Amino acid sequence: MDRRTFLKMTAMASATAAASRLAYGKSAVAAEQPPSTAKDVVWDKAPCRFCGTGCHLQVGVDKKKGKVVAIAGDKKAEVNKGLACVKGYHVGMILYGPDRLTKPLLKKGDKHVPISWDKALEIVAQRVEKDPKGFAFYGSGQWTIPEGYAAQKFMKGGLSCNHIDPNARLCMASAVTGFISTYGVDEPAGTYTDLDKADVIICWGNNPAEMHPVLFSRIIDRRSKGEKVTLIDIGTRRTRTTDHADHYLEFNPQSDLAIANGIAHLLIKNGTYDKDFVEKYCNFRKDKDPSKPTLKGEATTFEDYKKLLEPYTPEKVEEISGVPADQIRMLGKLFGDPKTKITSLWCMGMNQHTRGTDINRLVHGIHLLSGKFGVPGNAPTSLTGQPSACGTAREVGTLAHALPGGRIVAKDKHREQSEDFWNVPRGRIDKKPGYHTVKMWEQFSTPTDKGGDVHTIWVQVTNPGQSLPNLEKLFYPSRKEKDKFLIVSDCYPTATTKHADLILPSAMWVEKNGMFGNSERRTQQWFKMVEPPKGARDDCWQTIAVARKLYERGFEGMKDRDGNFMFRFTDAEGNEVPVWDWDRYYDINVDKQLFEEYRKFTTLKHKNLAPYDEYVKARGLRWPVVQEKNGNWREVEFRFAAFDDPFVKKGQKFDFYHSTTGDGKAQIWFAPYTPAPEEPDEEYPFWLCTGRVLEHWHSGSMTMRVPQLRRAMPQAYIELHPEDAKAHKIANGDMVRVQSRRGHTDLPAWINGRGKPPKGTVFVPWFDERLLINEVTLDAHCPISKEPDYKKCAVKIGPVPTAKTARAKEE
Ligand SMILES: Nc1nc2c(c(=O)[nH]1)N[C@H]1C(S)=C(S)[C@@H](COP(=O)(O)OP(=O)(O)OC[C@H]3O[C@@H](n4cnc5c(=O)[nH]c(N)nc54)[C@H](O)[C@@H]3O)O[C@H]1N2
Ligand SMILES: Nc1nc2c(c(=O)[nH]1)N[C@H]1C(S)=C(S)[C@@H](COP(=O)(O)OP(=O)(O)OC[C@H]3O[C@@H](n4cnc5c(=O)[nH]c(N)nc54)[C@H](O)[C@@H]3O)O[C@H]1N2
Ligand code: SF4
Ligand SMILES: [Mo]
Repeated sequence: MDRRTFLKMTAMASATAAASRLAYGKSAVAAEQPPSTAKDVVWDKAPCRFCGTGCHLQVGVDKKKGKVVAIAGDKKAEVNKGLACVKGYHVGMILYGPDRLTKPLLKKGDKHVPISWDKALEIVAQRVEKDPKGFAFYGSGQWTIPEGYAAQKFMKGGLSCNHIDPNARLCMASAVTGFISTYGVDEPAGTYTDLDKADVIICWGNNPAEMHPVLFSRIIDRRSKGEKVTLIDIGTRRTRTTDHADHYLEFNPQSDLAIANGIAHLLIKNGTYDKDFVEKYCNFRKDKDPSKPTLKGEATTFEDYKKLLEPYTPEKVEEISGVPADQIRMLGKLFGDPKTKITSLWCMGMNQHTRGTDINRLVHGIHLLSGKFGVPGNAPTSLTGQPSACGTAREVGTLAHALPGGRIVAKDKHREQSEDFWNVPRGRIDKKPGYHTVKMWEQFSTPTDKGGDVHTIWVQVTNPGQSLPNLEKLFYPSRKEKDKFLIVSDCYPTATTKHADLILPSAMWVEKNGMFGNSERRTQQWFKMVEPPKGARDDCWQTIAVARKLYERGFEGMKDRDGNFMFRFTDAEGNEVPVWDWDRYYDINVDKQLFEEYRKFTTLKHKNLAPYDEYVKARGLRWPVVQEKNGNWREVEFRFAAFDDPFVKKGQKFDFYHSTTGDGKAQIWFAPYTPAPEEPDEEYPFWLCTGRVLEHWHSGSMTMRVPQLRRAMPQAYIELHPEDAKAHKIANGDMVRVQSRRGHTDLPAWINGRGKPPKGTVFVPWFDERLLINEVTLDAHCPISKEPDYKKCAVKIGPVPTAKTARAKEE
């Protein structure tokens, strides 16, 4: 099967038997449009709005209608070479749902009433003035880079408040702590090129056939060219990725820790680890008390490491994980063969894990131990989910403890550097890290007199009322507290706006300028192509306009060292442009000026970015981007390897130049298998796993408004094993109540559907706002990364006790 056929097949998703039961509901979908004549259509480039693959598209705009009317894959794009998946081809229609938000709306009693933009900005400013330290910003890996940078500067450099965190905390945080504790610096060393060169590709509990389809098609395509590539799917349920796999290793939830240790055990026992690589480039590390994992841990010896791995024999690993000992031996053999090139891929199975940092470290560890690193095809590669989780959340550092360019608030020098770049007074940035996502919402949901010291949250480009775990604990309680105020910038009515005190209507995707950074460190740029609906405005403008409002009201934090407004934009003559006036916002390129300011930070940790104009020409560039003697800007594909990375010390083959031990070496960690915090028991006998489907993006706010995507997958369902269904007398399409200790939701059953969960486990996708599975999930999280585990908790299933169905719930 070649790439085109694979993508076509995945596009032909059949509607589920189960799904047809409830079908459309009341929500609005975009109207299909009559075709435009080719001569009216002009084309321009933009990265896709959706996943972290980062495909570049050609966007066709009908100049007469002022609308996006066509989408094509961009042939010049290295990532996707002219292809797109079913979401990419339909991305233009997300702009045209009939219920776009176009007016700021203020909650009065039970209703939302329209107010002016000026009044809305004033309300936000007043909430800040009330108590800047109780004001939080909840952002997104779908923020553009300049949007995230402006919010970051506003909060940390303006409000002296570090309560800013992105939804990427729910997504990438464990990958970040895994990279930092292994290499001393975040983000993968390799790139997608590894997928073209690897002999073996291992998916560690992710489903790229649906979640990174164009990237997955790159692997499938190699087979159609006659190349041999072995795909190993290690997962807790059969997915569309499994359909293409040579080996499927099904493991008990959480036991990936034991599998990784089992591989390391065999490499050492058989003497097949890469002694030379380990000696020259690696140290060993562990936590003093493994029940309390830390970011730093302590140094240990190879002998100690070896001893700690002793119990993880293939038989013992089989006992913990359910994966046959012979299959563990197969993995051990592959990693032990110096001739086999292996690339590991992972995403949410490893990150959304109460030992998320540990499992990330262990997978890096087996790549380092076996020397499967730094050679094209040999790479431990964490995939990102959101289009700019890397670009905006990780690189701009919009996390509660971070500053741009790999700086952190806890270090004096880092704060001072940032204060200098921002030209704000010494001491402006607070040294105490802010609240991470779960804590932020917990504080917001705790009454003020009980210590809940977050009184306002401003949400941009994320939908926490659907995506946070354990909504009953983290989201709903705040909505009953009179002094807690929720501000939401979105394009559509959502599960979050429904509960908001103030709604701000936003422009989206090609209705504004933007930049994203994808999974392989590729920074991409696009220009505004169409006007947003009248009344909707850019998120970045909203942040700057609130800042200006505060400045005009005399708020000290909005002044720089010279007493000027901290967001200063100038025209070609150097005169200040009042971009806070919406009519003047596009007089200049605000994105470009913010990006050039941000770029200064990026050289501090070898994450160098090129000037803005280079990205205008390119289909993205992978950082570090360095200028060569002839003036050209060169991207780097393989970090830490002398053959490609200019920062490697002369004479070294590899150099981990941000090593946490300061000796140029990476850290191989040991961490034990630790059980999940909630396991099935007599009362709640099933594991619940949640995740996604090909056709929909997250909360469905965009893709459920695209008729083609909605028809293909009209509603959420619960996947069951046929024997469990039989034992519970459940037939396809029957309504099932799934209940945890925290809450319940009712969904139609899908047996032998697209995914196949093993006996004793069920799976629910979370895209359907009518069927909120996050009323059921758990908020337990990794103690280091603070990323919650959406992949496992204990539930029971049964018939829906009353006539109350999901439809009733919706109405
Ligand atoms: N179509 C589509 N594509 C998307 C998205 C979307 O909404 N729709 N979202 C994007 C985003 S933000 C993300 S984060 C990615 C997510 O991409 P993925 O991580 O690929 O997908 P999920 O469905 O979240 O994860 C499901 C997987 O978790 C694994 N799993 C469950 N328990 C465990 C465990 O204990 N250990 C391990 N190792 N694995 C386990 C299962 O094997 C299962 O296949 O997708 C991105 N791409
Ligand atoms: N049960 C369960 N829950 C999960 C997960 C899971 O696997 N299982 N995965 C978690 C993960 S990995 C992630 S990344 C999160 C994602 O969770 P969310 O970020 O909450 O999900 P989205 O639907 O992407 O939300 C984006 C919102 O921004 C709006 N929007 C689109 N464009 C713009 C714009 O330009 N400006 C503004 N202001 N708004 C815009 C959309 O309408 C939408 O409401 O969910 C987490 N939640
Ligand atoms: S694979 Fe991801 S980035 Fe590429 S077209 Fe599909 S959704 Fe968009
Ligand atoms: Mo994500």
